[in-house]
Amino acid sequence: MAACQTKKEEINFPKTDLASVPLIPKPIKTIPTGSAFGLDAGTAIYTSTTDPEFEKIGDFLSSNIKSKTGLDIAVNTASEDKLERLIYINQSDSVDLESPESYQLYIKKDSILLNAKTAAGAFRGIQTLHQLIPEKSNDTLTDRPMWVIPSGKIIDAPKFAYRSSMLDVARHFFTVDEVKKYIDALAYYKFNTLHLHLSDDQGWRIEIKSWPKLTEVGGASEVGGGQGGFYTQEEYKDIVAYAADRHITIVPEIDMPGHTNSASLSYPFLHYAGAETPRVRTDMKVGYSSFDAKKDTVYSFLDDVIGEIASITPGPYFHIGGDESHVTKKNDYILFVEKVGKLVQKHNKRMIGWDEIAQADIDPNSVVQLWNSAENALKASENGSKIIISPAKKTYLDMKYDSISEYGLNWAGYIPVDVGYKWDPETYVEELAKDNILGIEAPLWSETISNGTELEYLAFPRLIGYAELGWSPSEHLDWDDYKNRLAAQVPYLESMQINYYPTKLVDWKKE
Ligand code: TNX
Repeated sequence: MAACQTKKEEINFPKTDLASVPLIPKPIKTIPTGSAFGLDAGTAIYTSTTDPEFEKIGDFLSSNIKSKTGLDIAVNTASEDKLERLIYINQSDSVDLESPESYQLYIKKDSILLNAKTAAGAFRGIQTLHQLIPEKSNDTLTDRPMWVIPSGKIIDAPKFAYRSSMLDVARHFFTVDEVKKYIDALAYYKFNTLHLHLSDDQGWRIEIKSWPKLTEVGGASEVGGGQGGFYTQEEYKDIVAYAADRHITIVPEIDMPGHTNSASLSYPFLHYAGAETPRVRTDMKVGYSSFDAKKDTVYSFLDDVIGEIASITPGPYFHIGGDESHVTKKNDYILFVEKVGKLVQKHNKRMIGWDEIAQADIDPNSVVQLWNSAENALKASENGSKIIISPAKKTYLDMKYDSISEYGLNWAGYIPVDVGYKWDPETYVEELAKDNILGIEAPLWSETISNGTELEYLAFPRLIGYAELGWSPSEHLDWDDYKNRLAAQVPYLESMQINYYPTKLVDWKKE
């Protein structure tokens, strides 16, 4: 010990500034102390034993460190003589940790202490730590490479409990690996939810064992005429588990009563007389399909569908869609949403629906997702529902950046990277009380994209801005400060091989 003590004192760190590390999302409070923690082969990770989940967080951090630095850092097993510096991930019931995802980081010369109440909080905290590790080691401080982490204190907690993105795997199908790669990026930027739009007119993407034609017939198409695809229940469970390891909840959506052509094509009894006759649809039209709201058989079908999906979805939510049911008569629409709401409840899930569902008499425990109508959102919040803010004009990742964008639509306008960032979800609907906002979501509809590279082109870099809008206090946010931190995400994006749109609004920090 004496020998390594001497070694520690010898390290002559350059002056550091914790506050100038380009963290996204920006933490609530950062207090620099000017010194540093040297991450090197003499570092070990230890975790609290009060919650077995904490060891997993330690393992996750260790594997992040391995991929960023090549260092092999032991978790809860280092022998004392090897333990020169320590990262301790501590389960704490401190009253200062307000929400489940809050965390505190104390970075000193010979230790890093991460305090969190829950494993989810610890997971958010290790993302910050991951971002604090520099790309390059300093090889001159000791006889081995050392990654210099600025010392100081970070106190952090999310603004919203629900921070989400959505992937439309229906208009074009995306593979399990493509979805996992997206989940990795969501985790790095502290999102906690991924909403999967699993069905639409052009395709049905989740195996339902009691109704096999949904995928056999309904899964075999997509926009533009490709082969489509679907997730088996095993594959879906694999996605759910992968997300859960990253403390991300999967929200499954079966869009109905509209957007149901692929289901009605598979089982014609579902079809509503006022809707267009089902056929394979590979176009981008919306609002022409509907389930029949008056048939009991439709609800027994939906009982099976919701039941099967609910049973493999550990998260609390089931999204029923409910948007753009233009051919469904208003009375039928209302009847349908109310009945399906009861089915969702029966399967012990909390219903989410696009803002149109506010027209029905929905349970106040249901959540309404604002995409188009502030009026619907206000009505729902007056009835006690919480609101997810995802206005097309601000958060739709499928809107083009500008008139020369290669992919995307523009029905809600262009969303350049600064426009996507410079607004406040807490005041977007003036009359909506902050307490009634559950969170924010950035949906990525996939009519114009058909592979991971194209998906990433639309999502990045805008998704990173929504991470910050969902996490950081609005009063701290400023485009000029953010755009410099965004510019510094290049090494991460490159290391993950994420394709991003290199907007000229940002002075990208390329090597
Ligand atoms: C509107 S947003 C839709 C989707 C489309 C999207 C394209 C919403 C609830 N419905 O069906 O894919 O626009 O931007």
